Amino acid sequence: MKRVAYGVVILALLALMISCAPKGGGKQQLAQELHVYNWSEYIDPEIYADFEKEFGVKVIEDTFASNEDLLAKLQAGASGYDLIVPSDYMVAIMIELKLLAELNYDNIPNFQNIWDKFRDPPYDPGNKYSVPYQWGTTGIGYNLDMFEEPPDSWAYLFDPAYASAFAGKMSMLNDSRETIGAALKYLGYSLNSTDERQLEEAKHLLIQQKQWVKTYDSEGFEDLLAAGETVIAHGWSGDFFQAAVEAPQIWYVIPREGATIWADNLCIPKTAPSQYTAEVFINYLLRPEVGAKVSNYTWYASPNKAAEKYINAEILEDPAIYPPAEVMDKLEFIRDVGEATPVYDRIWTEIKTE
Ligand code: SPD
Repeated sequence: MKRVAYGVVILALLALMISCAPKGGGKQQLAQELHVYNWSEYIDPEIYADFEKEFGVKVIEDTFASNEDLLAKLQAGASGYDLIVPSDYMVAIMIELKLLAELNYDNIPNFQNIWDKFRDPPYDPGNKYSVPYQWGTTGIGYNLDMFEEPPDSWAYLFDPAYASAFAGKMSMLNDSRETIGAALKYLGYSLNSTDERQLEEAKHLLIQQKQWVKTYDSEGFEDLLAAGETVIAHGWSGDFFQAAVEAPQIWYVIPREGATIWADNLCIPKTAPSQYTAEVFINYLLRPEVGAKVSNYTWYASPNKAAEKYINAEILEDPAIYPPAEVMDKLEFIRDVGEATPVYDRIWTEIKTE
């Protein structure tokens, strides 16, 4: 009788242990490797090493240069990635295409560190599939030695009176939405325009500009500027500031006509081999000190409120990284343009092959 009672107690204890374990299992279920597909220069490599030290998981990173490249890779059947970093509008497209896994927030309690204003975004209501990682703007990087005044207008890249002076010394992003978007903004239109006439106008502007463009590049534009190969470049804020650490002649300005604001996100592809390990890593990235370490390396703004007290003051106080309200009002998120996407693709091909 006594034996039966012991058995019942042991079974009850086991049941209790199972019900208290984190959903998805404990540390023993972590994979040995985590495969991350990220933008280049977008995380301090020490973070991967620290995560491996603490959790015993080796992080292996591949990089992509545009949202469209990332989408094409997933659509071509790449199934080995556990974590990807699409921007806002691409999250919406990937949700629509059913490419993303729903996140299990039992494994991501540090989501509570995210600012309210970055939660529940229109591209992913309820953050079912995405956790915001970093945000920034797209504008103009330049060599301070070559300009008396900051080139604070898209005219410096598109108006022949200015742009022709930088022939062979200018670069544009190799990114259809960003680059067509910059031309649309210069023309006074929304960077999400679906009006075919406005898009044609933007196309002609970009074709005219091509004679002065040294290269369309999204991964080394800041290095070209630092090396003196270019004097002005279309690109992402943080990449210029990262380069400026070694090359202080580089600076960055948000054009006064307005520009792109964007938020990149941590997402798990539906085909991820190790969803639980990816969630543990996302939770790690959301720790205050780790969130700050990301921004202190990338020079991009953080959606992590708890991280703020560890972010370097020169980042937090720079209005080109955390723009004031009057600048924010002129910034626009890229949105999924739905049926107009093939029009953007066609125009981009025409520009590149002209
Ligand atoms: N080097 C990392 C750059 C990340 C830029 N992502 C933003 C894309 C917005 N369209």
